Amino acid sequence: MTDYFRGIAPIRYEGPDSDSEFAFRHYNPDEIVMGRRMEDHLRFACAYWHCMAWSGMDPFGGPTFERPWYGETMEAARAKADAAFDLFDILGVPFFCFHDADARPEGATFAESKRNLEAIADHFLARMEKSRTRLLWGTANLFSHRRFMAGAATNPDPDVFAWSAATVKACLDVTHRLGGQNYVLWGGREGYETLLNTDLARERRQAGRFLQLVVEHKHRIGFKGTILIEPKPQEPAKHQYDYDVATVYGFLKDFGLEGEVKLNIEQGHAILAGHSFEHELALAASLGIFGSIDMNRNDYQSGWDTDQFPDSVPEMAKAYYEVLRAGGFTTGGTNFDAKIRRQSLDPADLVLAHVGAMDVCARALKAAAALLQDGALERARAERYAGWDSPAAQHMLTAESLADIEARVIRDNINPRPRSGRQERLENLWNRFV
Ligand code: XLS
Ligand code: NI
Ligand code: NI
Repeated sequence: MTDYFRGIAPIRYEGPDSDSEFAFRHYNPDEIVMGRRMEDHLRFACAYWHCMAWSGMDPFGGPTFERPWYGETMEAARAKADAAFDLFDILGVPFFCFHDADARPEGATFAESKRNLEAIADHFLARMEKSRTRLLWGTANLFSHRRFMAGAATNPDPDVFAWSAATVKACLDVTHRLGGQNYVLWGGREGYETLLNTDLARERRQAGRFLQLVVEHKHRIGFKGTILIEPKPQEPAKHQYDYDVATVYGFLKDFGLEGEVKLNIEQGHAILAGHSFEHELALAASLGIFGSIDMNRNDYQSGWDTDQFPDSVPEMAKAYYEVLRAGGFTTGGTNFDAKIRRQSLDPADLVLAHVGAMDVCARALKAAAALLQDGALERARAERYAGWDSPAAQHMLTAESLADIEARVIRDNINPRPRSGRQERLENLWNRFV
């Protein structure tokens, strides 16, 4: 163990009556929920960038955190990895996620950056031998460095496309070597600031070809994990191409990738896109592209992607209800793409942020499972559509023309009678469980 988290013992489940701050009250990894261990339902992951690499900067001020592993050297990168695994061990999280740039110092050349990444991957592997934490997903940071300011795959400069493609290859190779269960692409700079200098159609084709290349490479190296796109409507780009679930689905269809790529859906991004999180989850599930989630909330007043740890059981319960309805995670999981506030200086703050969030998600999962098992909501939903079970209704969807339908409406004197949607009654039902 490094010194940073010294004195903080591994967090254990103590139940709702515990008076310890350093205990789980609801997250009980071995508890069975709907036939599956809670840990296997939730599949929690720590985000390396927010936990270990973020310095507390904001647009008005520099770093507030003083962490012994800051610095662009390999020695610092190894110290960072050691502290990260200490945190993972304290939390008992089954997974972590990382970008290349969080984990390794940037080299003077592409080749040097790649060597640095591979050396850090060796270090991760050594730590993973002694830890239970595995890799949920790896990803490439194609947005922080100034070379990406006009996009990665969608850049007007083909050299940036090449650099980005080479970077993703290196990261996917490393993710594969580390046994990663998914590989994520989030296109923060894949968008534009103004149409005055942007050829939108061309950029979209570049992005499509780029993703095809990634999928081809996945199969070439035998990576069995899932390729995931993470939609977001804007920030940092003014308008991002991967706007939301529906937009990405259309994009995947266009490039023949809808059977190959799934989605990593982030709570805060859904809200930014003007949707609810559960809408995005339900839509992805219905389209067969639900993969994984980033569980972090925005500040609802500022409206930006403030990446805060989840603190609301009712909100998260709506999300896990959709996850459970979709059959639960397969390769995906719950990544806390969340950072502590810049005044949260203590090592304990980082640990307890996760403890609280894990408990919130566990409570939400249990509430969602109880409601799903109770069945009343699903019965009400089924009943609402029951008219469609009749042979005549089914026939209309498969065999009738508009003229046939018109004839039937006249012949049978069809005259629909409106029925209550019962929203408030269902809200009351919902609130009995959360
Ligand atoms: C930023 C994204 C980012 C991705 C990984 O808004 O959420 O953190 O999850 O690149
Ligand atoms: Ni994210
Ligand atoms: Ni985000």
